[in-house]
Order: sequence, then C-alpha cells, then structure tokens
Amino acid sequence: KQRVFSGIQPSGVPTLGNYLGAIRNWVPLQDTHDAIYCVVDLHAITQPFDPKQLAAQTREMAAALIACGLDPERCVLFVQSHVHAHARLAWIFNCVARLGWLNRMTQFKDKAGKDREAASSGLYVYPNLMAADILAYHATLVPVGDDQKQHLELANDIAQKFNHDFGAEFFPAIEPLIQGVAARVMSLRDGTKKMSKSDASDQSRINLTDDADAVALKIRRARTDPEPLPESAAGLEGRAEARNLVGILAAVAGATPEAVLRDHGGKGFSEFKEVLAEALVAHLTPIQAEMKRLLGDPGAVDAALRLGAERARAVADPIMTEAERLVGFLPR
Ligand code: AQP
Repeated sequence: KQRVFSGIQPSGVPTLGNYLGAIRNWVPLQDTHDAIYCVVDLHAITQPFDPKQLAAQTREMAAALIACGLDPERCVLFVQSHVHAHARLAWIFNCVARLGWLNRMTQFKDKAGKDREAASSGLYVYPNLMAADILAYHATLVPVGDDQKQHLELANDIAQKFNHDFGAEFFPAIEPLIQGVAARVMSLRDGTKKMSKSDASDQSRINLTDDADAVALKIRRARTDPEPLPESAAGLEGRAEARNLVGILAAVAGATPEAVLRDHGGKGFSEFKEVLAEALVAHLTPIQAEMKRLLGDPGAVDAALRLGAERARAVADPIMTEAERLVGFLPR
C-alpha cells in the first residue's frame, strides 16, 4: 500500500476550510492506503500561541479528527512532538535546504505579515519541518489543500538534494493529492483570502464547533456582491465571494458547482444563504456531537494518541537511523 502522510496544526478549532480542503479527504484513504496523520504541535509554536492552551487545543484537534471519521485503529494518529524523528530530521533538512529556496515561500510572506523581522526563525524554516514530517515515514502521497503545493515542491527539492549530497537514493519523491471542489475555501469576509483558523476575525470562518445560530449568522453576514446567483459556473468568473459560497454548498452536498447553480441560479443571496446555512448545520451537527462525546473522556483520547505515537515511532525510527548514518553521525 502506498503511504500517505498529512498533518494539521492545533492552532485553533479546525475550520470548514481545514475540513473540506483536508480532513474530509483523509477519511477514505484509511482503507486504501497506509495512512499516517499527525497533529503538528511543533508547527503550531512557530506563530504566537498560548502555552496554557496548547495541550488542550492539541487534544481538541485530535478529537475533531476522530469525530470527522479518522479511526485510530485504521490509521496512525499521533502528536508530532511525541515522535522525536520530526525535529531530528528537520534539523538535518535545515542544513540541506538553501536560503534562496525558503525565500520564495509565499506562506512565510503571508504569515509573517508586514513586520517580517519579528517573525520567528521557526516560521521561516517551517517548510523544512514539513518535509521532515513526510519523509521521516518515506510517505509518497500527501493530501493537502491547494495552499500547500509550494511546500511540497520544496520537500521534493530537499529530498533530491539530500539524496545527491549523501550519495543514496534514500528519500522517495512526494506527490500532492489535492481533492475536491473546495480545495481552497475562502474567508467569508474577503473572497481573495483563504479561510484560516488564526484569522483575527471569527466572522471570517466557520469553526467546526460553531452552533447552528453562529453558522447561520456568519453565513448571513458573509460578504457578497449585489447581483443574483448566475445560471452557470462560467458566471462565477470575477465573483470570488459568490464562487466561494457556491463551492461550499457543492462540497457539502457532494455536487458540482454547476449542479448547485442549476438548482439555485437566479436566486438572490439572502435566499441562497439560508439553504447554505441549513446544509452546513445538517452536515456539522453529528460531527460536533461526536467531538463532545470524545472530549468527555480526555484520558481515552490521550491513550489513543500515545498508541499512535508508538506506531509512528516504529516506522520512523529505522528511517532516521539510516538518514543519520548517511549524514555520517557516529552511531549511538
Ligand atoms: N481555507 C482552506 N481551504 C482548503 N484547505 C485548507 N487548509 C487550510 N486552510 C484551508 C488545509 O488544512 C490543512 C491543515 O492546515 P494547517 O493547520 O496545517 O495550517 P494552515 O494551512 O495554515 O491552516 P489554517 O487554518 O490557515 O491555520 P493557521 O491559521 O493556524 O495558519 C492543510 O492541508 C491545508 O492545506
């Protein structure tokens, strides 16, 4: 079976973007692939965070993943900091990746914002850690949202340079797996910005934990243009907000944007938004109930994660030993 790896930061409650662009697509891969999924807390500390909240957020993210359908028995589900291979391999990759490569990463520019000098050096080398996450397991397929493509190209450059510098065909090539109509869900306040769990405005996103009223209110207030919905997908050109809302309904309903517009084309947004809010609430309610049930027994979630970390170590440790031998470290 081909091995897949993917991760998500415990930097807040997962959003509809994380769910539609990533988590939801991870579920079926459990049965067709050797699937490894990780709550990436080492990545989460690259940006301002609250140390008093991090552990709870990590557990909450794991519970959300399980509630969305990841089964700790059918996949390897664990917390990044529990498996030392990630940090060890990331250090080696810090010494393989070139500054020029990192300088081209658009996510760093977005996340560092205007005051780039004040960004952590961890944020800068984030893509090296991400390459290590994947390559520590020799994973070859990475289901991600469309925003992560550039980082995966960098991971391939790192793997190739490592293989070249240390004279071995050791790390495999990685392929991104970008799925579905909602590969990029946009902010509800600005159709040109992606929906993000750490956006300053809570109104910009749907959190998986938002109740029915919050979902309805956020959708009602979502920015739109004054025109009615177009009759076909071609009419979404240049209408980022309309495209986003149509894309969300399509993703939730398991339809194409074209089919959504066949049903709703010509309607005004106020009518369409009600349909959308209702579909979202119906979709999210069972996930929320399951999340709540899981968090009622935090010990059980932690135990599942401990077991996941053990299974992850069993895969990563021999790969790490060989990587360190190739680099020339004195064996322990
Ligand atoms: N808006 C989005 N649409 C589609 N997919 C998305 N992803 C994130 N936002 C969207 C996908 O979610 C996975 C996990 O992301 P992450 O937690 O590792 O970090 P991120 O990409 O930086 O996500 P956020 O929500 O924007 O988090 P913060 O605000 O903490 O930085 C990835 O596969 C990503 O593609």
